[in-house]
Amino acid sequence: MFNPSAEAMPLPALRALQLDRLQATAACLYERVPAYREKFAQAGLGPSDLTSLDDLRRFPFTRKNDLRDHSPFGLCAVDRAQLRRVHASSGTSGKATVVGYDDNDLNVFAEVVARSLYAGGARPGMLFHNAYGYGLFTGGLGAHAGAERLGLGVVPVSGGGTERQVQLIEDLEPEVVACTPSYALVLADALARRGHTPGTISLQYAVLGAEPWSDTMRQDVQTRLGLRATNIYGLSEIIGPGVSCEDAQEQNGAYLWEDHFYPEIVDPVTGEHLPDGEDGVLVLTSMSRTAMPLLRYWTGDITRLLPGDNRTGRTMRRMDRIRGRSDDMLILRGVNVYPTQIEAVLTHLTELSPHYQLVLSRSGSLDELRLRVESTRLDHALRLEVIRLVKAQVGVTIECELCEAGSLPRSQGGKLPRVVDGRGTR
Ligand code: ADP
Ligand code: K
Repeated sequence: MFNPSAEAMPLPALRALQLDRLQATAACLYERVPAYREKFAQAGLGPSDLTSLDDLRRFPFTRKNDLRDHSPFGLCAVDRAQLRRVHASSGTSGKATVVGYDDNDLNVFAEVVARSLYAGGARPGMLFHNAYGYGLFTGGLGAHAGAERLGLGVVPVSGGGTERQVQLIEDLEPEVVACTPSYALVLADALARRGHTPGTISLQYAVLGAEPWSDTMRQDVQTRLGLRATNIYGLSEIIGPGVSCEDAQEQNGAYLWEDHFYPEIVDPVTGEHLPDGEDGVLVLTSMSRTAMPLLRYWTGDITRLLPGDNRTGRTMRRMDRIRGRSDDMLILRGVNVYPTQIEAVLTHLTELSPHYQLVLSRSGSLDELRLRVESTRLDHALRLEVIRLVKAQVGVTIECELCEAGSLPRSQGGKLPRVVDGRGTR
């Protein structure tokens, strides 16, 4: 562990710390952020109503719209002059929102990323190929500062320029890489084209996140690059990547750094609290942020908190993979489908590559979904087999188009949109 006294804190101490920090956050928001004071007043609540962790459920959610309504700095709890950095969300679902960090927040950010990279296998002294985009996106600078905190040597490559990335990996022989999972596949393709096999690639650990991916895609990345890949999760509103990360040996759920971020799972429709183990929307409260703490932020991400013991000695809870965003969920003839469920089917057929795209269209009043996937065989029998497998494993009927290798869009280093919505156009 990077910070055993935090990561393995005895549970009673952790719960007491959480309550303390939640109370301080609620008091701070009430005193310093008029929009929160108003929200609390509307719910008939004040900071003193938070007397136990369960009381948090009585408080109102914060949503993406609250950030938009008070953009850029209306939700800040400190003077604008205290800000040391500004980031923005990538704008995957709508206009990007701005978030501010003060000195303390940057310190927390580096700490949780250092823990995450350590969990992902990185150790002081290793070289770190950071292919997350540098800039307004939290990934690049966030991973950079956390890696320095851990004691890694950072190669700040940023996204894109794949040939140059491959050259750098060959020349510098980094042990650790961080990027989006879709970009890890692009790197794997490019390394293979240059004649590399898993054994000739220096990388030992990949810490991948910022977009949904499946366990089957993990297998693929691992075998092709010859490394262990872990899932890191986060969002700009709460801090950036490093809200949670898996352990490279265990690979079973991402440890949520619960001394800084308080997790809840709620029903996507009613907002009611759900017990650990059940799927719902992840709601997070940042408990130690000072520039822009958020209470009960509705992430829109669907996952569950994993019940049961872990094998690493950490006391903090783990979260499962993100099944998708509630706004990514497709409803086809009444069946809920996440892109990652279809992605998971692709790996059952060796002819198919993991490069795919989903195109939504409308026929009459019904939504139809077409899977476009690259394949080494372009025949009718394989197409029917894909349709049959998706029906059997996901429960929906789709159309399928097999495409030539290399014909579908690739990640340029950032997030790759998997679903193309063609319903508005003809
Ligand atoms: P945007 O919401 O505009 O994409 P961010 O860059 O802050 O802005 O992205 C945060 C979102 O990215 C999360 O809410 C989640 O939907 C997605 N995400 C981040 N990490 C992961 C991950 N490991 N698995 C699945 N989704 C992830
Ligand atoms: K390797």
